[in-house]
Amino acid sequence: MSKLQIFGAARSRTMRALWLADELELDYDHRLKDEAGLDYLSINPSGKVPAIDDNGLVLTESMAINMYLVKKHGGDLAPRDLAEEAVILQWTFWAMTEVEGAALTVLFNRALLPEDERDAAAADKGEASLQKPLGILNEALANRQWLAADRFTVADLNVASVLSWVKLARIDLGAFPNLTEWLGRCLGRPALAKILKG
Ligand SMILES: N[C@@H](CCC(=O)N[C@@H](CS)C(=O)NCC(=O)O)C(=O)O
Repeated sequence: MSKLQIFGAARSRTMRALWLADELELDYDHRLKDEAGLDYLSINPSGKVPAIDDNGLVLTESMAINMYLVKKHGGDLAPRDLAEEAVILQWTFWAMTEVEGAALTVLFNRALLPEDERDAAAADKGEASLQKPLGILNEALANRQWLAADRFTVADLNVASVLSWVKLARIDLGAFPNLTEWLGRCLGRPALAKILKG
């Protein structure tokens, strides 16, 4: 039985898999895709991260990786029944399809690209398009601490990992107080601090 391998830099979508692995207290090796001697394209032909190798099971797609790991290892972050699992998947798909693209557009065009390559109009358009989904998340958190259950689950981790782009992009969250408090609870978890420090 070989140890779980997680590929990709912590400051990328790999963050969400590393964060979960630490929440689950898994024993794993964290590897970078440009590591000497590693043929990463044989693991993920797209060259993208994250990927994992779990004793021969190679998986790509960050959210699929997280659903696999949490269901394999169980515990409080995992769904306890089909209904919880459905709600976890709902929020996970929602974050990827309704928020992630626009959040990255804003992040790249306000911070990550060299200044002369930034497109301010694209950033503003991205921010405007996020107002409705951010409002929906804010409303969903009006009377609850966590998204899918009465405890922190992989739904919160997955969605907060996407919302961390929104925060990094310095999108104004002033109109979304429930979201802001929930995001603070999620991003304040010691397991996340540990992987971002390492
Ligand atoms: N849908 C994929 C997206 C993976 C992805 O785009 N990863 C970025 C890092 S955050 C990457 O590897 N980019 C390098 C590239 O595009 O070559 C997932 O969620 O895992």
